[in-house]
Amino acid sequence: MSTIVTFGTFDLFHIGHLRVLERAAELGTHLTVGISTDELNEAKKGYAPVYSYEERSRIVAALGIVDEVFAEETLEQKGDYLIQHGADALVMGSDWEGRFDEFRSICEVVYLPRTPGISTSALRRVLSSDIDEL
Ligand code: C2G
Repeated sequence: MSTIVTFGTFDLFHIGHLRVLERAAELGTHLTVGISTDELNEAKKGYAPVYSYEERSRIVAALGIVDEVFAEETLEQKGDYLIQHGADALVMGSDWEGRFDEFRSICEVVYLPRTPGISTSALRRVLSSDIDEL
């Protein structure tokens, strides 16, 4: 078995989230997803997610391609999370390119191209205004 671990907030779950998880799943036989807690999201972005941790983690866990989810409570423990979950590879979207290279001592680190034209921030803007396009 080869275990892929990825991290994210996955708020307002969208096609970019699905595509990165689908591609991550194809790289191994077991996909584990660390999902930012509401507190971590507020601390790193300065605002609360639209969907709670409970909702975000249930949505991600319900995807047929995801085997396991866990709460990412702090950014500082990424290395520990990778070890605890037996990661053979850490996979992240290209907006994180180079940012997790330090974990190459623990596992393989792979950055996948981000899906263009969609983001949680753009969705938040659309939902909070009367514009009808991203
Ligand atoms: N993503 C993507 N294409 C998009 C939007 C997002 O490929 N159009 C990917 C991101 O690169 C990331 C994953 O989807 O790999 C989750 O994205 P976010 O929910 O925005 O995650 P983020 O808040 O960046 O949290 O410790 C790392 C953080 O937990 C990552």
